Amino acid sequence: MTQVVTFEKHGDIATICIDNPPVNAAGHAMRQGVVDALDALEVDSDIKAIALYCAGRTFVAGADIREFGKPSQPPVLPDVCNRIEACSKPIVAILHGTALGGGLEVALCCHARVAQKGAKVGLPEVHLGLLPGSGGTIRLPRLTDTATTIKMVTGGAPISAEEALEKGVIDRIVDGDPAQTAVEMAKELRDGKLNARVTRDIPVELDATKIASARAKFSAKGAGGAVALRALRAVESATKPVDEALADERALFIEALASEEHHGLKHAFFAERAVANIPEAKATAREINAVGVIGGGTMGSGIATSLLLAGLPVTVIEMAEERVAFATKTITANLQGAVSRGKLSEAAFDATIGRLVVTTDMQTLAGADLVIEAVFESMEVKHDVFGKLDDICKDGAILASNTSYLNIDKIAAAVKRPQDVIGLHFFSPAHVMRLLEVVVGAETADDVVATGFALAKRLRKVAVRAGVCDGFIGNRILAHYARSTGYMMMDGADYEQIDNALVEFGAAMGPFTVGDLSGLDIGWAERKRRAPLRPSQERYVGVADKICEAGDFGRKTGKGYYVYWPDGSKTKNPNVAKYIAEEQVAKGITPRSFTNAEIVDRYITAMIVESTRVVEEGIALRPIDVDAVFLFGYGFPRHRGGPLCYADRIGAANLVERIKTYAHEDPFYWQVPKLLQKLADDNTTFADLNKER
Ligand code: T1G
Repeated sequence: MTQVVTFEKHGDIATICIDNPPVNAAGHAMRQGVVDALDALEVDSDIKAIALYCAGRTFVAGADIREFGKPSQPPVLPDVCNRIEACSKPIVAILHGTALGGGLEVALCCHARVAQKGAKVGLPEVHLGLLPGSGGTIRLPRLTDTATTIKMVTGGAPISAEEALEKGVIDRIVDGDPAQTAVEMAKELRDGKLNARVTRDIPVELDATKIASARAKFSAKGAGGAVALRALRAVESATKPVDEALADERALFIEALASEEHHGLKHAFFAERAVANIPEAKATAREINAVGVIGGGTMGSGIATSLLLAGLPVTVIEMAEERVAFATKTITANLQGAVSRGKLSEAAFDATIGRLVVTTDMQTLAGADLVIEAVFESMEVKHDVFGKLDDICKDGAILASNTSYLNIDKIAAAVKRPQDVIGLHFFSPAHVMRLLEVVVGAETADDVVATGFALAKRLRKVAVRAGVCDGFIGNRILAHYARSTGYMMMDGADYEQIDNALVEFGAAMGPFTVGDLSGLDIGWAERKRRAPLRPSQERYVGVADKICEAGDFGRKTGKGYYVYWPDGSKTKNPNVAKYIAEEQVAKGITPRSFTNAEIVDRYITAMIVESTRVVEEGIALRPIDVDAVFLFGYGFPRHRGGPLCYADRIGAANLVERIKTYAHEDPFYWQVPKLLQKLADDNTTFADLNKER
């Protein structure tokens, strides 16, 4: 077991090296090691100055998030920071990679800070529902202005070494290896060429106007501003005597650790990483250097844009010249959007668009390593396309479908190479949404699955492994819980109230607004497709069909559940009330009122029920995979962690009781999944299940 913290003497200076892969997180061994090293060096009369640096790819990237929620092991990080600051010998921190959270706080209590070119520093704790808990809110405002402190502490985004130098957070930028720099900077510190200051002794002033406007901004956000507001409160204590201010910060940090936001955001942080743990992870991904996309519609153009932004050359196949022009125009517009969002530089725009070929000639795909089909959702059309690709593409080329629900095994039946067929289900807009469902067919080769995950990483997307079923993970669950909103509307809940209740819960927008946005005709086509498969016991609501029969498909036609006005406002479509009333009369329904809480409970419980089934059937590997799908593909509020993380907050036993109550009104729709019953019987959680798998 390598020593996490070591130190070396170089004449009359010393260097302390932290080596705690993968990101030098400030776990217990690191904390104890730093204190032990300081104890040894402080009593060594030879030593005049010390440098603290890290091995590996980054300076300390923060507290060890895996320790949160467990009993803290002294020395806790705030004490280590105070110990560094109180050292009688000057200490310089050598920063490289991303000095984040507790890592930056360690640097702030050193007596000088030197960053390697390209390094970044930040306090991302708010992204975990926390706040800097090791003196960052007290020491940062002693080094920089109030605006920068507020931006870093409450915004959580890192800043570049250059900006940190300009704002006084660091003292110098150097180039070169951290270990070598450590020796050099310790000498400069010893010789007075690098100014040493005890941060807590630097006077602090806060700009009251900036604090007040930040407080007003976060207060106006209600629940959404709570985390930032709590962090701001710690900053406001910075002008108190230091130990009092540190005590205030610690109290706020302990409060944050117990918050629901932290629980959900920590889960979301690990969800993004846990999903990469798949059975096929050990297979070697195939080389992908050239990609073809069949179909230049909204999805095909979005996929092509995403591939281009990742630096890949892309050939898009369209069936007619006018469609070639449309696809070219769409992709160009997407890339221009990326430039305006700061995701692509002006300079890189020409090179990026230069890697695009749009043509009607499928033979140009002969050299492609991967072809992604994004044509009309018809098995017949896909069979035709895959049959042609089977003849044209080289051996070893991967043939992927972007289908959102069709059976990958049936698509693979159209080719002589089923082992090379996989589902790569992108989410619209494909060049923006981070989720990619990697749908694994019965014969899909392991290295093809591994290639799908490697491609997702290259596209900066979150890949989630899905088994084959109608709708895979996300759309299958959506199809189920979406029905709950129609049922509530039919039973008397105003659909605008349903939208508002879910926005209050944290959704970006309500389900009826989402339906109008994505196009009601899509759901209409889906219901018609599924009509022959629909069980007779399934309750059916025909309101959406009536809206579509009137030609109202939502935003794209100016009217759906809502009417969309030129000034950007929207009002309820008066026809919908008529459709609802007609159906209520026809079905003998006496409408009743709903509270927002009941609306959310029913909606979330329906989502949890189908999510549980998807895990039970092995379509998703673990509960956390379903959470990742909804966090990165369906706008589930990140601070709630995802449907099954949230289910643990409610408790399996409570959910079972709730479902049984609802079942009195609709025993077919409301059934307790076996897995949920088991969790309730065993008094265990989805979190326990994540650990087991
Ligand atoms: N603790 C524990 N593990 C961590 C970690 C952390 N802080 N950061 C990363 N990992 C793991 C991660 O789970 C993955 O593990 C591996 O490292 C590589 O990560 C007291 C309270 C640093 C920018 O929020 O932003 O300090 O999956 O895939 O893309 O006031 O990791 O391989 O097993 O993300 O190169 C504040 C969180 C904590 C930083 C690197 N710090 N980390 O990105 O690699 S709270 C953070 C990141 C705190 C103090 C407060 C990124 C990264 P595995 P990765 P990457």
